[in-house]
Amino acid sequence: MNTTATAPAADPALLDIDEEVREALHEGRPVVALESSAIPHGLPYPANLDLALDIDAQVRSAGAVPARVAVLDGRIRVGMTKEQLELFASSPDVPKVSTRDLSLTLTRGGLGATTVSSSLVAAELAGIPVFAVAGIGGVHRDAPYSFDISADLVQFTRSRVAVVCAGAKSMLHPAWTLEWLETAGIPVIGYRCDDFPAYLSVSSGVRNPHRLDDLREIAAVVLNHWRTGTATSALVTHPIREADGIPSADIEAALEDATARAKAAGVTGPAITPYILKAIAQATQGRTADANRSVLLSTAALAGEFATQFSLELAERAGARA
Ligand code: PSU
Ligand code: MN
Repeated sequence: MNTTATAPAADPALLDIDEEVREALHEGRPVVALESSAIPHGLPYPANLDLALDIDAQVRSAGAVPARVAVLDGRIRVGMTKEQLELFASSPDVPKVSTRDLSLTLTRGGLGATTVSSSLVAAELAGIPVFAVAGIGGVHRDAPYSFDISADLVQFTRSRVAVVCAGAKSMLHPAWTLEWLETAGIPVIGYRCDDFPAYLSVSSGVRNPHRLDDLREIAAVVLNHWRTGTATSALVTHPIREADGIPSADIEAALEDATARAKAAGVTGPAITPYILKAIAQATQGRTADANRSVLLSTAALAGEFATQFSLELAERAGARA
């Protein structure tokens, strides 16, 4: 008997995968994984529930199955039922769970709102290659002093999942975020857009390193990325609809104020992102709420289309090998 203590391997038995999601994966049908941290930390109940259901509906209307990730009763849930979503959306004080927090929540039990980083951990364990979020985390503007770089970026270096997004949140530093991604070897492909988007704004002012206008071709690029043995994420960026976007100058004004107030109130660490997002929403009097809804829905729909193209590309390659 081997008496050497070894760390256990990744264990999909940690997951409770929804029946519909499981079937779709088994049959090679498109699935889109989603995060859950925006549910308790975004809108109040029941608006947050309605928005989550609308996002799911967008994924479905594009022909894919939504698989929202969250921690329920100390288990990683992949694909939430309406009842589970309702309970989750109406529960007070659900903690934000990023990759570093996940094992503690699994051990100690309870609910957890998974960020992009911890949702990617679950997506990969479940075998879901496509994930959608409107705004990824990134390098914060005070990073040279605070070292605040989202765990989302580091998780991209570990999870073989394609991430469809509308760029990084406006409060972050887009050029440094792209520098970080380049250093880490993460492909960033603009779908029908030259500029790296900024979540509520069409452009962050910096360009995507690559642009492709065909989702099937992007699927081929992602698969070839993985075939090289590079086990990282790949980013597909697409901006908010032009008519719904907020000019970055307007966001900058609100951001400056929100950042000063966060500093005065002593808000740090993981609390910064929800605090500033909320402060910007208040300062722009609901305008960001509409933009937020628009970009969440359009990103989910695009991810559904992309997952469909990705499944077709996979099936064609499997056919060519057979
Ligand atoms: N949307 C919100 N609140 C959040 C987030 C999104 O309304 O907290 C999350 C996202 O899930 C993202 C995370 O992964 O913020 C990044 O946070 P941080 O900068 O602390 O890494
Ligand atoms: Mn942080």
